[in-house]
Amino acid sequence: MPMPTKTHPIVVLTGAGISKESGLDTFRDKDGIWSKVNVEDVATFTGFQRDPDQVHAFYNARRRTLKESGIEPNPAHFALARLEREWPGGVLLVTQNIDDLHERAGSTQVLHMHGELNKIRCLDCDSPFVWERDLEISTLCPDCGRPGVLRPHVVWFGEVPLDMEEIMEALSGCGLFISIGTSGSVYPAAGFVNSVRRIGMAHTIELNLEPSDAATMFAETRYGPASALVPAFVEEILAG
Ligand code: BV8
Repeated sequence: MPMPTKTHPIVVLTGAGISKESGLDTFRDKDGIWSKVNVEDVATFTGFQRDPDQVHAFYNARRRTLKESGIEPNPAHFALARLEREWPGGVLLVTQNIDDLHERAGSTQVLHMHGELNKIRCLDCDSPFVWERDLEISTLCPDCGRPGVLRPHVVWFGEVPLDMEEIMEALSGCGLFISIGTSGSVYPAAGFVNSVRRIGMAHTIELNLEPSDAATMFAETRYGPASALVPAFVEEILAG
């Protein structure tokens, strides 16, 4: 598919790789998060029921790290914020990341399909709350006031991702699908390139450190660090 004209909407999918150069671990790289903790224990609802303290400790540590000085958006995040400001056709940023670096870089059209680290929700009243400090079992729900009912507002394995209708809608109407810093190993995100190709309108490009599990599905691929690849690609398409 040819490169879109500037009137075509763009959908960008990002994963942990875009935040690696900001100092946040990825999941599956050799020193990744899943090499340190068991995914079943901390990223499934059964793991949470079995040992909520362990899950709270896992997300409390990530929440503290995200707030640490030195963890800042990198040039890849800023380039995507610029693309949103300058691309007339509109840009929707769908991220698998639960960090807030896209928003801190200035992106406003962001969907966190796997939730957000700085939000929690109550198992009873189900409403999410902004929350930037530690969470414990004893923490009372700001709404219903009960203890033991709060959980991180993140999507665990076996749970339905957020905003799927809006995402599929956007994928079906975009002229360019850009995938950045993701291993393409977790669905439904890993299947988005297929959905776009099936509709057949859009150009598809993967920008990653190395080929992802879905690399062969993309019309175009470029490999290297996101902080270099993404600003160069954004400059190129804005220059038309
Ligand atoms: C669902 C939130 C139904 C929590 C996460 C069998 C076959 C197919 C599917 C399944 C299956 N069995 C089960 C499933 C479903 C399952 C799944 O896909 N499992 C996999 C393991 C097979 N999926 C689910 O359960 C999902 N729910 O399917 O519900 C449904 C479906 C459709 C519609 C309605 C209902 C829910 C999955 C969500 C789980 N939660 N995270 C948290 O953060 O703690 S997943 C987590 O891993 C991330 O959010 C992300 O989504 C996923 C993949 O991680 P990446 O971001 O890609 O990171 P990774 O480390 O893997 O890769 C980093 C990449 O960056 C690498 O390629 C690396 O080369 C690159 N990189 C590194 N440095 C740089 C770089 N690139 C550029 N520059 C750099 N500097």
